[in-house]
Formats: sequence, structure tokens, C-alpha cells
Amino acid sequence: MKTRVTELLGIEYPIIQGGMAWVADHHLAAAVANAGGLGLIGAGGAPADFVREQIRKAKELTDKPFGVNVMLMNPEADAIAQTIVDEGVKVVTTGAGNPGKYMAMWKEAGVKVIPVVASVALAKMMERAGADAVVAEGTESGGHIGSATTMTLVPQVVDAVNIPVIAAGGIADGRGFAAAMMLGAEAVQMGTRFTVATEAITHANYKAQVIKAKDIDSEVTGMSHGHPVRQIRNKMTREYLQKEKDGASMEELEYLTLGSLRKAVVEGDVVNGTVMAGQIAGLVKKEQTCSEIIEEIMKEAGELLHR
Ligand code: TUI
Repeated sequence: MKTRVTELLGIEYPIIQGGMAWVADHHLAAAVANAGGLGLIGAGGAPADFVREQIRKAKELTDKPFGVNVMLMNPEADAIAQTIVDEGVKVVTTGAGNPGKYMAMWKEAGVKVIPVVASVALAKMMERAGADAVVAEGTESGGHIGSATTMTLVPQVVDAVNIPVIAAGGIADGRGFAAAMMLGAEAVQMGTRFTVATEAITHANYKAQVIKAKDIDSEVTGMSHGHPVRQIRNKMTREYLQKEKDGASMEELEYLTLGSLRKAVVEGDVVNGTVMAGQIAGLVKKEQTCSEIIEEIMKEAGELLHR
């Protein structure tokens, strides 16, 4: 399936893997790239040296293009932006902020820039700043989210910009893929389905929580201080939401989340840790390789779109 996104990125299938902190390391990025999608290394809150190492390791595992996701709240975002240029990374996606200040250096270095946006306003600003495409990410997504749903955001972004739009949030199978295409998207980005991929280093306990999750098992924490994060309900979310209701300070709440994503993904503490996943976790039923995931989605979507 050819779209402007497959052409832009030189990939076989219009499927992009979300740049998930801790989950999306070089193993997952290379596996998705080798399966014909766009794999991403999620820089998350990692230091620039760690990201450089991940990029070099991914290059050893694949000859296909892959990218890096820069989480803009990372205090080392400036150094990571430079590392991307130094290491000749082909594609960058960004999240949790406005990447405007890096746009010129990336464009000059020939890096394709795809900001993740949660509003029409930011999508338009990014197009004016020279973005090659945007990911329009709905509130169904896991992790740090905006407020508009995928169903409402994607067509409004498609109407507002001329660059290709990639749909994200609530997509995990061929039906979601086909629906995104109907909304005018030219690719999809998926995170939750890839958290349980065989090649993902996600702790087995985390994968089990995603696989076990039902339709209404996610919760949004951090709404009160402007950093809403979608994650699967557990002891951590219950305590957090109670503290939020009681008017806890941002400092106290941040203490509760400090290192909590790592705790869940790396250590497998899915009781006290943050198990970020989207609302579509209820649809994710088993662990599969990246190749199986992508082939299955493309086959199902192909049949639906043909019909
Ligand atoms: O970035 C994401 N998802 C993420 S980042 C992340 S790490 C984290 N952990 C704990 C707390 C906060 C972050 C986990 N998941 N998705 C892309 C995304 N970007 N969603 C929403 C936004 C966004 C929000 C506000 C982008 C821009 C923005 O404001 C732009 C501005 O003008 O500042």
C-alpha cells in the first residue's frame, strides 16, 4: 500500500511504531523496520549518550530506515536533537511539546520531521515551520495525551494541513487502520499493540497487564496539573487520583510518578508502577512478532478497504 508517507520514509507499509519511553529500544525499532514499518527508538527521559548508543545498536540490526522519538520535556532534549543529526538518523518524531526550535537544524541535516500533535493549531504551526508530516494523536492513546478523540482530531487536521497526516490513538488492528484511512490519514502510528511484541523488551508482567486489560481499564492521571497521562488502573492510579482529588501539590504527585514507568516496564512492578497503554488495550489479546502484527493488520485492512 503506497501513500505519501511510505514514499516520504521509504517504507513498505504505512505503519509507524509509537516512540514509547523504556519500551521502544533498539530491539523494537529494528524489528518494526525489518517488518516493513517505521520503527522508532523512544528517547523518553534518557540521556543523550544512551540514545546515541541505541541508535548505533539499531543500525547493527537493520539496514532499513528507522527514527528517534524525542520527548520534549526531557532536560537533555537539546543534546538528543544534536545526536540525531550527528548519527545521521533519517526520521524524527516529537512528543509532549513544540519542536519548533529544532526544526531548522533537522531540516538542514535532511532529517524528516514528524511532530506528534494533539490539536489543529499545533498541526498548522508545524506545517508552517517545515514539518514533513504530522501524527494526529487522539486521547485514546496511552501516555501523555491531549483531549480530542482520534475520530474528531484526524479529519480536522487533514482538512487544516496539506502535509500527510498519520493517525494515532485507539488503533490496533486492520479495522482501525482502515477507519483511519477513511478519515484521510495516510499512515497509522500504534503503540499499545507493540508493547506486547515478542521483540519488545517490556517486562512480562507489563505485557500481561496489557493483554488482560478490558475496554474500560485505563485511567487518566495528572489532569489537575496539566499533564494528563493514560495508564492501566492499578494501586498507583488509585492513590494518585485520590491525592489529586484531595488537592495534592504537583511536587507531591510528581514524587509518586518519579521513575514509575521504568518501575513497571523494566522491573515488572505493575502494582506501584505506571502501566501506560491506550484504550485499545482491550483489543490486544496476545504476544506476536512485529512481522506477524504488521502482516495481519495489512491483510485485514486490505480486505476491508477492497470491500
Ligand atoms: O508525547 C506523547 N506521549 C507520551 S510522552 C510520555 S513521557 C511522560 N511521562 C510522564 C509525564 C509526561 C510525559 C509518555 N507518553 N504523545 C505525543 C503528544 N504530544 N501527546 C500530546 C502532546 C502534546 C501536548 C501539548 C504536544 C504539544 C503540546 O503543547 C504544545 C505547546 O505548544 O507546548
